[in-house]
Amino acid sequence: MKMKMSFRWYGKDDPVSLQYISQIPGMHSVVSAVYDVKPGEVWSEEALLNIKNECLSHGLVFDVVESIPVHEDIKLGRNNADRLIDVYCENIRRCAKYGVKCITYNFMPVFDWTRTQLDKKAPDGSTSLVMYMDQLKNLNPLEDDIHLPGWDASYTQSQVRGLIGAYEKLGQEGLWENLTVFLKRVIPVAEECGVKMAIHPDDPPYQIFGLPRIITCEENIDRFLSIVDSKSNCLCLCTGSLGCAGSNDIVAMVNKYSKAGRIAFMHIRNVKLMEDGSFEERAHLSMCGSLDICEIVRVLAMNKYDGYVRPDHGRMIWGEQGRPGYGLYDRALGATYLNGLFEAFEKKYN
Ligand SMILES: [Mn+2]
Repeated sequence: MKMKMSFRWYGKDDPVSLQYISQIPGMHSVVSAVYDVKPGEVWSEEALLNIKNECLSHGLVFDVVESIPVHEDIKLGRNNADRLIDVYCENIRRCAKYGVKCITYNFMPVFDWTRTQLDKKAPDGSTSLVMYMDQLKNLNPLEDDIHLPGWDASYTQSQVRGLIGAYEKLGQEGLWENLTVFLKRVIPVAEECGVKMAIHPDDPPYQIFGLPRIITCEENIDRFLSIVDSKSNCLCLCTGSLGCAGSNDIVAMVNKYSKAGRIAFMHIRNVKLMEDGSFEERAHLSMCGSLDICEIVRVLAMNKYDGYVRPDHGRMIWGEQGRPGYGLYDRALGATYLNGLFEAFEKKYN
C-alpha cells in the first residue's frame, strides 16, 4: 500500500510488545522516542540505535518519532531558547542518522493534552478517554491543587501557576513569534537531513485555563504552513484532536493539506462530539463517532497520500489493562479497519 501503517510503542516498559505489534496485519512502522530523557537534552545515539535494531528484529521499521518535546523555554522565548533550539536540531540530526523520516512535536503550552476522565465506561463495558465540560468548568489550576492526566507530573503546582502566568502574558501573538523563531531554525536542518517535521494540533483545539493555543483551525494551520513554505514543514493531522471543535471540517482539511503535500503523518481516531462541546473517544469506525473516517481515508487515497498513518487512541476492551488510550486490542482493530479502507480506496484511485 502507498500509505505506511504505524503503531506507537513506548519502549521496553510498554505492556504492548514489539512482537504483538508485528502480529497486526500490514504493520510497517514503529512510532517511538527516547522517552527517558528530559526536554532540552540530547538523545544518545546508543538509545536510538537500540530502538532501531529492536524494531528491525521484529520486521518493523523505526522511522517515525513521537515526539521530540519542545522545551517550555523555547515556547516562551526565554534567554536560553537559542541554546535549546541547538539541542533540538542536534536531536533531529541524530534521529535522521538512525533512519527516522518523520518527527512529530507540538507547540502546546504546559499541557500536552487534556481530558477530564481516562476510564469512562460505555454501556458495552469498554472504557475510553473523555472530556466533559461540566467536569472541566470546576477545575482551576490557578487555585486548586489539581493534576489531570496528560499533564507533566514533574511540575509542582507553583511551577504550573508560574507557567500559566507567563503564557498569559505572552499571549497568542507572542506564541506565534516564538514558533516562528523555532521553525526558521529547525526546518532547514530537517530539510538537510531529509526529515519531515510534523506538528500535532492542539488537543483539544481551543483555549483552556487561559493558555494560548494556536494550532487549532484551518486559518491558523494556513498561517503555520506559510511561516516556512517547505515540504519539511508539515502537519501531523490528528482527526480526533481537530475534530473536537465542531467548526473544523476535517474531511475538507485532510483533502486540502494532503493535496498540498503538507501532511506527513495522520493520527486517525474518532470522537463523539456533544452539544456542549464535551467529547468522548470512540472506536475508529465512522458509525461510532462524529467523524466520517471512511471519507477521510477516501480523500487521502484520492490525493495519493504516501505518508504515515497510525490508529490513534483506542478504547480499553476485552479486559485489557494498560496505558489509557494505548492498549493493543482496540488500536489493532483500528489499524485493521483503516487498512481495509485504504486497500479499497487506493485500488479505486490507482
Ligand atoms: Mn493525536
